[in-house]
Amino acid sequence: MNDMTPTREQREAKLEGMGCKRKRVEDIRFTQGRGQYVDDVKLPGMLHGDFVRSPYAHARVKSINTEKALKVPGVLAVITAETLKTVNLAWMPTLAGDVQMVLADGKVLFQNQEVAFVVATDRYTADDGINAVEVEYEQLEPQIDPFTAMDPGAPVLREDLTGKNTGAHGPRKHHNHIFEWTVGDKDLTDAAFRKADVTIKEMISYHRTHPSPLETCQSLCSFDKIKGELTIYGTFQAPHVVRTVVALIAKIPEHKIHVIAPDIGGGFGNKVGVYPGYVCSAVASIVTGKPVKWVEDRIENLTSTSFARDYHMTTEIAATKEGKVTGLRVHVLADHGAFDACADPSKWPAGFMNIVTGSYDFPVAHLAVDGVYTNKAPGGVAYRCSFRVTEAAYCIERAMDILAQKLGMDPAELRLKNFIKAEQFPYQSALGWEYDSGDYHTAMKQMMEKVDYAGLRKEQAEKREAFRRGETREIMGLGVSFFTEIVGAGPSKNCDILGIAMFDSCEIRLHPTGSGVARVGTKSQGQGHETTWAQIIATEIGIPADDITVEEGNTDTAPYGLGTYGSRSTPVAGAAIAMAARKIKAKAQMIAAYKLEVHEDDLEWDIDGFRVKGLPEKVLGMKDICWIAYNAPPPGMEPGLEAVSYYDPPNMTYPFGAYLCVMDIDVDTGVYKVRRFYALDDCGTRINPMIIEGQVHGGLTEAFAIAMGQEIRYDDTGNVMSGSFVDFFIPTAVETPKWETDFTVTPSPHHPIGAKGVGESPNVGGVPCFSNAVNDAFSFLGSTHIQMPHDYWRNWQAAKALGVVG
Ligand code: PCD
Repeated sequence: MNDMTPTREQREAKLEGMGCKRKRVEDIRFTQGRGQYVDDVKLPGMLHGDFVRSPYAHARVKSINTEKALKVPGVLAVITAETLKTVNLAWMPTLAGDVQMVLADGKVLFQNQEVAFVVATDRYTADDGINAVEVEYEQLEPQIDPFTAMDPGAPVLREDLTGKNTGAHGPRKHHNHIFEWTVGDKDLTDAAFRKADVTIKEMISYHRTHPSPLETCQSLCSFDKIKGELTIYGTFQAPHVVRTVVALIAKIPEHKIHVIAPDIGGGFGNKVGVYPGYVCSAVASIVTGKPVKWVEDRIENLTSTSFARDYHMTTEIAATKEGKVTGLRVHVLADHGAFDACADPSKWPAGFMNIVTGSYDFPVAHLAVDGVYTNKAPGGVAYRCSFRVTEAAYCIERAMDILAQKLGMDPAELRLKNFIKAEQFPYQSALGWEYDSGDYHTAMKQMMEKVDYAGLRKEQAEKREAFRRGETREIMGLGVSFFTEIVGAGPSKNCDILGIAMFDSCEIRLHPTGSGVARVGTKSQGQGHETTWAQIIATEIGIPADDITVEEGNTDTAPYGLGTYGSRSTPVAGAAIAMAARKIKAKAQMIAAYKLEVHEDDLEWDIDGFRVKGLPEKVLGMKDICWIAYNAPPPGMEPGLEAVSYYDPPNMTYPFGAYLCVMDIDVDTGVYKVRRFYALDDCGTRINPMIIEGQVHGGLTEAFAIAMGQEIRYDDTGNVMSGSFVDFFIPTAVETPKWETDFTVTPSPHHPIGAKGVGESPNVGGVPCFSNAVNDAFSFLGSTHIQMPHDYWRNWQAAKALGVVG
């Protein structure tokens, strides 16, 4: 050892492993406009397809005349349901066990539904072709309101289901009913309500919205007739699932299908589902023998590919007069639109809505969900949420505030009184989940201290007095929310997609000179996997993160995995990465023992290599081990240094957090100002604190959008009222509040590195926090619940309804 010998700290820093705020390696290309997105892929002879769409929400399609369109110079084909029937693809299965029209077959069921697919030499010509297709419609009565969808006289939407009294999830009560899903003990819950000192009941709606990633959904399909192979470039959050589903449906052998998800410009759940555009571009390529590209525009994205939410939750809590909760009863009316195309694991028709007991120790609970058809776009994706957990968190967090108001208790105090205690973990919830770990009291108290909660409440009380005296027209709201997420789908025993078990995978291959490549079954859409996955490997096996290339998204090279959504990548693939690294480390240890001429047990791991216990100078670094593994392995050992792990987690992970929002609202204009927003997140072991902060900022911005204005609205005839960014709220830097972030660390006991997901948490905790702030502001004027989104107009209307403005 001499002055040149790096210290332990220097060696550790060089790895840029877990805990390091490593700069995002993918940003080198993204910030220079060098990303490679689907629309950047250009194949020789490529054609472009686009859709004729329905102007009506509900109509019979009497005829489609393609003659004129086919005469437009440059138009090569017009595909209709009749064309698709020849390959048995006029309808396709949905992830929720329903079927969905790929192109209108006899009827249209929502505005902008795909009616015909025009294929042309370029996109403009395709558009001309669309205008030349003649469709004759006969308008039918639309069913827009979910609350009347099951009325006796409601129009029949799905004629294909006539006479079917059962669906994928049990009996159907009405021709527009999809399923009823119940969880929990009804009798015990009803009994708790009969005994309760205090109860509350409120209809809490979570309006329809849309993930609207900057890059819309797109695909480029190329069928090679000679080889019989289909190559699909697409905006896919789960490329392997696409390959398997295509193999099953199109009957092309799976090894002859190549699915490539290149860079993705945001997913947020929008790129989980299968859309008519994907199917049509594949069929069009088979028909024309040329590559065919389909790229959605913004209006098409907002109005036809997968909406989110649209849950109407009648919520009741039973409690003692001291404020101890004794029972929870929730009924959800779920508007699924024209087809049940919800993207949930197969067994969960309402996703993980049964996490609705939240962070509280409810002894009993009961949940019932009724799904109904309406003349709206299909979907129901987890827009930055793990399969309906955001609806669940909104439901319980609003309800706890309403209960606090009724009891005359402080909302933070009510939560502290009912939290699951640290010593109760692993905790079995009344609706069937086993929460892995948590320390809610510590997180909540840290939040209250950091923001000076008591001081803020005092200020609010003074402001309310001033308002009453007529000295100000501003009201102040404090939004408290405490959420428990459920992420990491998932143990294959509870979670599958169309029978495909939900594990994930990683393959690591180290090269002789000590660098390597890791291929993972997930698919980043901006989350930074190329950065963080290498950090896990760096810490596990002592190879600097910079020396590991991370690859995802190509089904020819990546091991089979279920993709990225529901914040599952860290809980599932993150574990697979650590396990694959540990297999490599075990082989490396055998090599080191042989080289250092000691027994394996006499070695210990030291940052970037092995050393002989008690002999600090007898070391063998991981880089040297890589060389030896290939060129001079111990006798009898196979050369090479690589490993693969398929990880089926034993449980999900349960991140949590304590958020606070301070908001001022001018009652005369409804204009609000978010004065402060504090977010404490606990996602267990933190891989990259800077990326986590970025994830929280992004998720809070989306939560802000949803709570304060973002909505997909329909008029009575089924016209979409928010089909572009003029009417659909996307906050820019101007509207976005400043975020304060904080954390506690409660590792997951079952995850190899103790990490939980975090990407969705800020959306799950953020929406109720904003909504609670608005509701808290108005509560002293006698209001109990105001529905989202809380835009200026609605705030003003609320003030008007409460009689404080004329
Ligand atoms: N992390 C760390 N640590 C921890 C955790 C985590 O570091 N502990 C990090 C990781 O690594 C990554 C991130 O962070 O990178 C995230 O993660 P997670 O949580 O695991 O998640 P993922 O799976 O990866 O992802 C997913 C998510 C989601 S789901 C969503 S919506 C969103 C988020 O993610 N999306 C997006 N975020 C984001 N970002 C961006 N940029 N973009 C996008 O798109 Mo869904 O269901 O789909 O709805």
